[in-house]
This record gives sequence, C-alpha cells and structure tokens, in this order.
Amino acid sequence: MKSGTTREAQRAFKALADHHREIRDVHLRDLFARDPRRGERLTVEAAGLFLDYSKNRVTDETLKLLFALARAADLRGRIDAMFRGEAVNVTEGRSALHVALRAPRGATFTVRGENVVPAVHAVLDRMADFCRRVRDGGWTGHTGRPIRSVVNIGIGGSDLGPVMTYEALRHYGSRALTIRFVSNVDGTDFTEAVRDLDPAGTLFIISSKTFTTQETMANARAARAWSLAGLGGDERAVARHFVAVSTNGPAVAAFGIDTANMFGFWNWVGGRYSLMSAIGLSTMLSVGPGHFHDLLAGAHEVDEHFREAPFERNLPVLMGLLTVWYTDFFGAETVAVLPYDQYLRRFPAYLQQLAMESNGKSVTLDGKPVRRATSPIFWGEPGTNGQHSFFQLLHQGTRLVPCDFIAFAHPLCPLDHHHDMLLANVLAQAEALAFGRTAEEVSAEGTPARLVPHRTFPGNRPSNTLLLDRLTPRSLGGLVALYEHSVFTQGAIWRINPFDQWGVELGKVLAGRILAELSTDGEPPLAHDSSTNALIRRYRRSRSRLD
Ligand code: G6Q
Repeated sequence: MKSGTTREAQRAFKALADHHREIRDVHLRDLFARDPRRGERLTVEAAGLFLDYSKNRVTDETLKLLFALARAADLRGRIDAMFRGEAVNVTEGRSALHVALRAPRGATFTVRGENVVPAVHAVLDRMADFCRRVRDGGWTGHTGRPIRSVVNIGIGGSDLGPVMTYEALRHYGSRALTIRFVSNVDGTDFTEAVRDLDPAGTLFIISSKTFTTQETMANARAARAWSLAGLGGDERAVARHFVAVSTNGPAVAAFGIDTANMFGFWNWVGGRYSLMSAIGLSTMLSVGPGHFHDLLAGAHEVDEHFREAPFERNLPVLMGLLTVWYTDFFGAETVAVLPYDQYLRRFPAYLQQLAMESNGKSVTLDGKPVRRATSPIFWGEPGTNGQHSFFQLLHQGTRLVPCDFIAFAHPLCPLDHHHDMLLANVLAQAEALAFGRTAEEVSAEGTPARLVPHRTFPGNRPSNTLLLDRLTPRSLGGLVALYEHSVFTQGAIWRINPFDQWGVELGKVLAGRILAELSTDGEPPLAHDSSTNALIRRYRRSRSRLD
C-alpha cells in the first residue's frame, strides 16, 4: 500500500474516533424511534443471504465513515489483488486463491500466469469419480467388502472445515456411510472413533496439506496399524483402505499410500480456506458430487458479490466493517456467533479458526506494530441452548458482545411447532438485546423496588441477523464465503496478513523438542525455564511409576 493511503486510513480512523465520541451513548431505542423504517432500510440481500444490520449502533454517518475507511485502506485494491492471484500472503510469498476452488469450469483464475481452474476441476472430477465408486459399492475394501465407514484424519484446517460441513449437511448425506473425524493426538480420539468399526469396510482419508503434521501422522500410523491388524497384516490392503489429500506427493508415497489414490491441492489454498478443495473429500463422500458442486456454486455467488458489489450493498464488507467498528472503537473483545440451527453446531468452532488464525496478528504487512486491536475472539453455541447459559452475560453483563444470529425460514426437520418456537426465540433475543427493559417498565409491572435494578435490561447490545431461506449446500457455501470475505475485509483495514499463521507453526516446532525430552531413556539435560523443566521431570517420574 502506498504511504499516502496509509495516511488517509489514519485520517479515516481519526474521523471515526471523533464520531464515536458523539454517538457512543446513543441508544438503539432512539435510533429506531427516529427512523421508523430503519428495520427495513438497514438490510441487504445478496446470493440468497439476507442480512438485517439495523440493530447495530450505527447511524448513516457511521456507515459513511466506515466506507470511507474501507476506501482509504484500499480495500478495493486488496480484493482485486486477491482475485488476481497476486501473492497477497506476503510473508510466505503465496497467493490466497481459495475463490478459484469454486470457480465454474471455463472461468479463469491465474497464479503466476497459469490458469488454475482446469486443474481445480480435474481434481473435482477425480473426487467425484472416486466418491461415486465408494458410494455405489464399486470401490471395495481389501477383502471385497463395500466401504461402510469413512474416517477423516486431519487437524486444524484439515479437520474443522470438513467436520463443520459434514455436520451442517448431514440432512443431505448418505445414511449408508458412517463418517467420523479424528484430529486430536490424544489416543482417545482415534480409539473411540474406530471402536465399533469393521476394518474390512473402513476407509481412511489422511488429510494433510503438508503431510508432516505430527498429530495427523501419528493418527495415520495408528490407523494403518489398526487396519492391517484387522485385515491379516497384508500390506497390499493399504491401497484399498487409505487415500490421501495433500500437496505433498513424495511424503504420501513414503507413507505407503499409492499416489494414484491421492487428491491434490495447491499451496495457494490456506488450510483454513481449504474445505472446498479436496480437503472436502469426506463432505463429497457424504453428500455426493452434485451437492458438493452446489456448495461451491453458493460460495462462488458470494465471491462474485464480494468482488463486484459497491461497499454500501456488499454483505462481507458490511459485516467486516461492523466488526472493526466494535473492536476498535467500542473496545469489544469478542463476537458471539449464534446459529439457530442444530446442524450448524460446529460452525462457531470452524469460524474461530477462520477468524482468529487469520486476523490474530499484531504486525502490519510491512512488519510494523499494529496500532489498533485486531481480531476479536469469536465464540458461540447453537440456539436455543446458549440462551439457558451464557446469554445472561449478553443481556446484563458489563461487556459489550456484538452477536451474529443465523436462522433459516424453513426447517429441515419439521416437527410440530418447533420451528416457530426456534424462530420466535432468535427474534426475541435480538430484540431484547437491542431494546432491553427500562427501570420504569419493570416498576410499572409491579416489581418490588429492591428488585428493579436486577430486572432491568440496559439493551443497546448490537446484533446482526442473517435470515436465510433454508440450510442447503448452496446456502452453506454462501455463508462460508461471507465469513471468509468478512475476515478478509477486517484484515485489509488493519493492514495485516490474514493468510499466514506463524503462531501455529511455532507450536509444531516446540512440541517436537519436548517430545524428544519426554521419550528419551536417560535423564535428559533440560534447558527450558524452571517451570517447564520441573513439569517435564514430574511427568517423567509419574509415568515411570505407572509403567
Ligand atoms: C490452517 C493452519 C492449520 C493447518 C493444520 C494442519 O490454516 O495452517 O490449522 O491446517 O496445522 O496442517 P496440515 O494440513 O498440513 O496437516
């Protein structure tokens, strides 16, 4: 970014800070009273996603200033650079072209002058062919039994996206296949996942971009041992029971998986942005190629919207800017994501990685300290469950927690009046958070004076409501792309690199060092701090007592 635009962005931040001082105490009650059409006006609909952002603590002036900030931060230029396949991941010298994963056949997205779309579709076609064979019984296990269980082994981006998508689209998934996910290096995860499975009908997908991740490799080795033990030890069984999803062919081959059974992707796809690449193989096995393509189509529609819509009507831009508004001006530290749909129960966990691994950064693109708070903490649970626990804090706690409510007009599992009850709850919560109940209202109900303060709700707690027609592969694809691009928008405003993850890499290196110290026979020389040294010694002592 040119230094001129940096100065412009600073000026835009300053203008917002001045404006914030003026409106920070204005209540949503007043904003709604002043403009009876606010609830219809501050909405936007695109690609089947309807967003009501009227219950945010913003005026038209706030929005104008936020869009000015986006322009000053050259958000448009950043978007174009990402879509052009430029190396926007500057610390790793890579493009971040996950949008190419959902480009239609015939579209063009280039990385270093090469159109990557044909390669994307070549892999999708191989995946589709493989999935059809597994699903119709054409692909059998070593003993000739059809595959009935699929276990995806992967962690981080090679797990959270696939699990979320599998769970979200369960309604559309094959009930003939049992699909499980193993991520944790805690042996419990693998042991419990395979406890009731038949090795003769179980397929393992080893999902790892690098194929070097310690946890995934340990679980993959456990899976191979379990499989071979159950299949008479014949090494040839591996070819029928293991496939890999990776960018690292040599490591896949070295593990013993035939690279003919490997589905590739590319280093321009970040782990947390990979659920629509071959990393989504478990999803495609569950829902079939047609639904998987619908997922891609939904994401693509939002990609195009993000690329083309003016900021004022641009869903991801609006949501990203609102997050910046609360984080940097109101000092909000978290965002609660509250899907009112049981199928989306893993969506908050997926989103945590997407948002916090992307924007949990404290230096700018050029390595200078960031002068503002960056990513808030994302968290959440499906409604209505959360209402019976942490919603207390949302309504009456001392912290400001902006909320994203996600709901669907049509239920996938209609049951009596359940869906109306579900929707009544989500709408009531957003309303109560925004408007609260004043002391006068509480007193007027005959509440004893000493209880009035306890039963008063301050309100003015902001939220977005995303109301979609129905949870489908297509709408899920749109939802994923919406949050991806909202996260990108935030990163662009903060001038950070949302596509690296050096903090995660650090963990991978550190654990390796200590592992050697835990497993060596003799007493190892330890050079950590006194706490770590003592914990290592204590663990070694207590383990040897139990051996
Ligand atoms: C994602 C991160 C991280 C990564 C895992 C697994 O953006 O880089 O969560 O996905 O560490 O890495 P592999 O796929 O290489 O095993």
